[in-house]
Amino acid sequence: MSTPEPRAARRGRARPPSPPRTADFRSSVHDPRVVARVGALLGSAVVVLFVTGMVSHLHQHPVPWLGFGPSPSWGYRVTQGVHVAVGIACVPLLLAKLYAAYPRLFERPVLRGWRHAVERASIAVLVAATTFQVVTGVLNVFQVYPWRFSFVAVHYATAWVVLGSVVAHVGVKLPTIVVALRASLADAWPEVAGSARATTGHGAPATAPSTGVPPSGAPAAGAPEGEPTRRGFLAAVAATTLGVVALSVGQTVRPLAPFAVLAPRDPRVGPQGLPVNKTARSAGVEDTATDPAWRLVLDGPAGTRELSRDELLGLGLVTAVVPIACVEGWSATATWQGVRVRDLVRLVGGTERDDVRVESLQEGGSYRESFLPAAYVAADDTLLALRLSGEDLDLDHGYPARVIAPNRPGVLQTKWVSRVAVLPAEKAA
Ligand code: HEM
Ligand SMILES: Nc1nc2c(c(=O)[nH]1)N[C@H]1C(S)=C(S)[C@@H](COP(=O)(O)O)O[C@H]1N2
Ligand SMILES: [Mo]
Repeated sequence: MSTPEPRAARRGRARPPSPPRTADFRSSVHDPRVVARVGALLGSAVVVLFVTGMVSHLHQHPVPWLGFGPSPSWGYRVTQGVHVAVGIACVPLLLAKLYAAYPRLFERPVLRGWRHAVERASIAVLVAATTFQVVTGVLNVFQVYPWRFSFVAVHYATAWVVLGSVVAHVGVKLPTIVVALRASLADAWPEVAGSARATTGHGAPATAPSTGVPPSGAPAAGAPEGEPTRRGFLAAVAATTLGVVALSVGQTVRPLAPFAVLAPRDPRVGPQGLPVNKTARSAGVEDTATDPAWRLVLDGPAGTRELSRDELLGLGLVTAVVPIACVEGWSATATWQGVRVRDLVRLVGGTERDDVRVESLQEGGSYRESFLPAAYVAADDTLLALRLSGEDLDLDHGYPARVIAPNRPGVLQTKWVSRVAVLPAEKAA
């Protein structure tokens, strides 16, 4: 940067400075090839996020024709681990994409007709929705909730907006994307080749349609002196992206746990070697969960039964090695011992073809009860767990009893269970 001339400064005070022109942005990074390459990564990330997010949604809102079953036990651990890792990777990718493309904001004329107006409006939606989704998603993972709305409901709705606006954006820009991805990073962009002055991108030759980004005025060989090259910028973006992922996936990939400095949870830390999201104290169940008068209430077609913890232990314990896979991206495998839910259901006249509802001693909160579809009830590893890692369950892990089932979001692994109810079978047509 050169020192500003005093006269220019004085003039600047007299008259508000005029906004920049696209051609004022001379960095070689503001280039369609950079935008397209970062965009391809970000677009792929959005598709992966949409698919894995829908998996999470369907786990929590099962539809009869598209449900998940208990197998493989690590399924949700993988899909949600990928969702959160790719979500975190979006932070550097989104910043890089916005940085590379933002000079286009200053394009003149501001509007060139209704088509152009619609295109710009769609980009406003794309940028707003994606930025909102990434910022709130990451804050949620880091357990910061500076908002009053339901994160899950808003995140779900915005997911459709993000996907729709990405599809529209890629559709509109496809000709440019194809050319930009094929073009070598080292050369000058075809539009500026042979022209000393940067153009705003219209009237481009057929091989290089309007780009969405002003071509830089950079010389053919790369960046102006002291400026990052396109290659250098892309390498830095890739390294940052891999870096933030490597420093956070340890929350679910055990060998990387020592490096998980960016993760809010260390999957090795917690009572009985397992993290706790909601403590007994914060759930308000310390007294009811430790009360010797606690009984598990079983409701079924044959009536109601109440069982003490000793009676449950007397039913004979089964061992299952099943992960807790929190929706927020941490997960950890543990060894649980308890009674099979299908055996409990049979005690009150149900079968493994019945759906079940599980209720907690916790009086409020979204996770005080969960729905256990029949496919899970039938599974060998779906337990009302009484013990963890060879000890009685810690109070914070759900003492006196909690549900543990394979391939399920953590939010559905209800702790401090008070009641297991067999749901009336759906009437056959
Ligand atoms: C940018 C594109 C994204 C899309 C399309 C997307 C999509 C979704 C969808 C559809 C769900 C399921 C919501 C439901 O159960 O109703 C979900 C859940 C979730 N997403 Fe995303 N997501 C995106 C970005 C992110 C980011 C950047 C993060 C943060 C790293 C994130 C973190 C989460 C979390 C923690 C959940 C679980 C919420 C819960 O069940 O409590 N998402 N996502
Ligand atoms: N009753 C009740 N059960 C609950 C919750 C809760 O808030 N209330 N939190 C759930 C969430 S979000 C997770 S990830 C798991 C965590 O289990 P853990 O604390 O034993 O690791 O418990 C689930 N069970
Ligand atoms: Mo969770």
